Amino acid sequence: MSEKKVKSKPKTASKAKAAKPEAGKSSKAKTDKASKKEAGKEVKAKESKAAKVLEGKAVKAEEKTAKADQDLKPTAKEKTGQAEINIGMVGHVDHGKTSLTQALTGKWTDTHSEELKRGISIRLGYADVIFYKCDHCKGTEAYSTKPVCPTCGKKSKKLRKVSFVDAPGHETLMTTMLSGAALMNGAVLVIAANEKCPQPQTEEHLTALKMAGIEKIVVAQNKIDLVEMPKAKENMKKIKGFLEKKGYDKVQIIPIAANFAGNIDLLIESMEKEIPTPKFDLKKPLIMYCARSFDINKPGSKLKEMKGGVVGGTIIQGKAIIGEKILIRPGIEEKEISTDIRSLSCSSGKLKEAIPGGLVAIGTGLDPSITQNDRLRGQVVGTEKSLPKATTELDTEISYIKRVVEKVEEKIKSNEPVVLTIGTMAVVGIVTSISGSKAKISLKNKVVVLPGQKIAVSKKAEGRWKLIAYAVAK
Ligand SMILES: Nc1nc2c(ncn2[C@@H]2O[C@H](COP(=O)(O)OP(=O)(O)O)[C@@H](O)[C@H]2O)c(=O)[nH]1
Ligand SMILES: [Mg+2]
Ligand SMILES: [Zn+2]
Repeated sequence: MSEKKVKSKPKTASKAKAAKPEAGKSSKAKTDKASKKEAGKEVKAKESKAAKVLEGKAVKAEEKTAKADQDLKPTAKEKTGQAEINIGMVGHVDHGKTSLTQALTGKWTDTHSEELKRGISIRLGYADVIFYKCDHCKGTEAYSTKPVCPTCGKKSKKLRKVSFVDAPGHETLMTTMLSGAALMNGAVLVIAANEKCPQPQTEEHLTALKMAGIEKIVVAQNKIDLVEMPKAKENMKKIKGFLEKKGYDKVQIIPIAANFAGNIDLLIESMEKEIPTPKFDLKKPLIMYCARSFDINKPGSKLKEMKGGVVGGTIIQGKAIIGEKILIRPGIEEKEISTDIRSLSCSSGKLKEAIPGGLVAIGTGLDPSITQNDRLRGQVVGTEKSLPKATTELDTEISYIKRVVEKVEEKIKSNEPVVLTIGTMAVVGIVTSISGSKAKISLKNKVVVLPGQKIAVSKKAEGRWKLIAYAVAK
């Protein structure tokens, strides 16, 4: 990762905006020429839209919104509340997942010092945004992330709050992406238009989505500013072919330029139509996958003022209610953790009850040293009713992914190390016996496996952990 690349990355929204007019100028000629040779109807609408955005119209709209924003702030009700859905940002490294997350939410999720230094995402990133639709405008232009319509300046209607889970695309971080997939209800697969499709993690991430049962996806064909229109079209055809081969045949492909916020309204419209909010079962007992955990006390806090440890994650079923008892399994040092819920919050503030959708934080009565530095990441929060006992021995039924089915050498063998991703937990194990599709796996640490839960199985190949199968424990 060169220094130049790190520098070119827009770290703030204002920097990204400053780059817009320039891009408009340089790509205008290209886009004009190409848009004349137009074919398919749907593609035509999208591409002429792309051309318009790059001509700089969107920049003007943005300026108008900035002014109007000051007059008409979102109401308190619109600002608070949990996200309704988690949408994953997945795809090959450098294709623009973090840039697109920023274009949509205004937040740059790579904040860890190592991420800034290397210019790649290492951890899962989270950023929330509210989608709006204007009743006075027709079509795509009605969609935005602004409470004031960027097109007409009138007040827009809130559609829903969305939480984006920005996954790392680097091949060595596949297990992190897999644990992120456990939190996603739908996804945007980001594919760069200026590279051949599919790139290795374009394919591997889509396989991971398929395996996790994530059917509702939209493809963002990014960096459209870097290619001429015929090349963009050819690339789109390749993407279509790839998606069909993977069993995703009715997926919308939206050409965008994340760096210049080009076609973001079209992408929002597509997410609204193609990725509906799932129905969660709030009556079931609580289950939350823990994605992070921390100590919120400042160093040197007085003992009396110390707040208990905090666990953050996504609720999969049920509700979290202040005052209720919770269990955290597998726990630490072979012991499950028992505590109670002292506070609840999400990105926009305190909650009385927390339900599925977005990232929520549970303040507990635990000693903060137990939760500091993501110590409880991968654990499952729930109750005696919802959580099976933790175990290190799994009896599983293995299903290989398509690519592996015909390749004996890629299948797992007895005594071979594997990494299992179970919810947000990644754990190393050894295959103790295998016969056909039945495998016994002995794990280094205890895990909680929910009934019927799909476990991602990765195996070491070419110096990294490659996704090869999923398993279901018996
Ligand atoms: N020209 C152009 N560059 C982009 C666009 N989107 C992202 N990039 C650049 O591509 C590089 C990788 O982006 P990043 O968001 O970190 O990719 P990620 O690894 O998928 O998260 C950065 O240098 C971005 O500035 C785009 O629409 N057009
Ligand atoms: Mg990234
Ligand atoms: Zn409007």
